[in-house]
Amino acid sequence: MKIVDAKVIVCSPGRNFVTLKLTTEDGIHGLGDATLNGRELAVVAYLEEHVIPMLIGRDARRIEDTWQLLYKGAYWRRGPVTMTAVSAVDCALWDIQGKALGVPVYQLLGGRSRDDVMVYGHANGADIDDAVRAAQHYVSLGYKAVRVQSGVPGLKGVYGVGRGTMSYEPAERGKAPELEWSSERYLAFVPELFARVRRELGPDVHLLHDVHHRLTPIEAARLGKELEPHHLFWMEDPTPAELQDGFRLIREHTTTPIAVGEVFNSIHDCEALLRGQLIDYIRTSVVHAGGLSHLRKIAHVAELYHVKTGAHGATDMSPVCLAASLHFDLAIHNFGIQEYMRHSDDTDRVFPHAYSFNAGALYPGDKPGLGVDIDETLAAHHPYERAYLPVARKLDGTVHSW
Ligand code: GCO
Ligand code: MG
Repeated sequence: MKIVDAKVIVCSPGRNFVTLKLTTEDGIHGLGDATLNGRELAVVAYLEEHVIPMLIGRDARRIEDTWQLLYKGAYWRRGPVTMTAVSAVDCALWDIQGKALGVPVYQLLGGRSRDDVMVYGHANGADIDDAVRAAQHYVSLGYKAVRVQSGVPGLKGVYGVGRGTMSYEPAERGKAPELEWSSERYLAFVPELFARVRRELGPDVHLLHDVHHRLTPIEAARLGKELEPHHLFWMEDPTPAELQDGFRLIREHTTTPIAVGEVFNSIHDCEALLRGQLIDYIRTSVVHAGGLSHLRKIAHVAELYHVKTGAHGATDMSPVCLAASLHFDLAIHNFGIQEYMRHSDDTDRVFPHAYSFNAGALYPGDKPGLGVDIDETLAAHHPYERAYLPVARKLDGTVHSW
């Protein structure tokens, strides 16, 4: 089953997406998401200039061998651009394999371990009242888990504050927006936010919060400790994870569960976190951490240390990535939760898909392969537009993590 065609499709139905489409000699095609938010075209060039020429003529059934060839064969290992490209190829090959055998990908991954995939939605408010209302809205839609973010008094715009709709989209066309940051103001505010949200939503709803890499380990330890009475499902990205050892400090001070990993590219980024039992949820994604083949390895290592998965699922993961995540989530034993930020209607039209939402959970559908396609004619109506994620500055002007 030789690969005879490979192309990269770049489109922007509301936001930018990069998609790899591989076609075999039997006419089967497979898709892989290759979107790296704000740095999209670097992956396009990597695929077109360096990867695609190696794929033509290869046997599409040799998924692991192709992964190793692209990873070890490049000599220059890891990194977001390389790993996003490898992920796209890997994902497309699993899609092809499923279609060739006439089964949904979750069957190839070991079959269903559960009935469906619990997801969390994003409640974003300008202030506490707004955030509470947004969270209540998600609960009324059947969500069992809600991530809550709010504007912080005294700061002009912070990460996670929506723009009045259910689909929150931080990347901006043209120029990177600048936001303000103060750890002092944030730390003084968030415990109050969750005291209110827990009181209004009751004990059963899972509550999540994303710190978005903005605190030092000891600041995050203080936050985790102060949030303990409100029983969070997780506190995400409490501190930048380049320093894996920093998580030990957080762990020593709080029992609030910790999630991390959306910017990780391989098992080497989380190996010490897993082995040291410093985290509770690993958030690596299909698109940025080496595809289904590598994500499986991360999940299996995590399982040894009682760490569950909580895959990244923001809108910059395309429906192709979301579909792949759902097959993975349904199959692996140590699934925790799946992030779900609904895509815009334009995006859903460009990527028709078999997954569906019901009662706080998603189901990938039973179509052969991943169950997602791309309408190339429609995609061509939404050309790429350069866009940047925001940057944050402290009140004295110093650049800070957004
Ligand atoms: C999350 C995230 C994202 C990221 C985004 C960057 O959903 O948990 O932190 O919203 O900010 O994916 O491209
Ligand atoms: Mg996050």
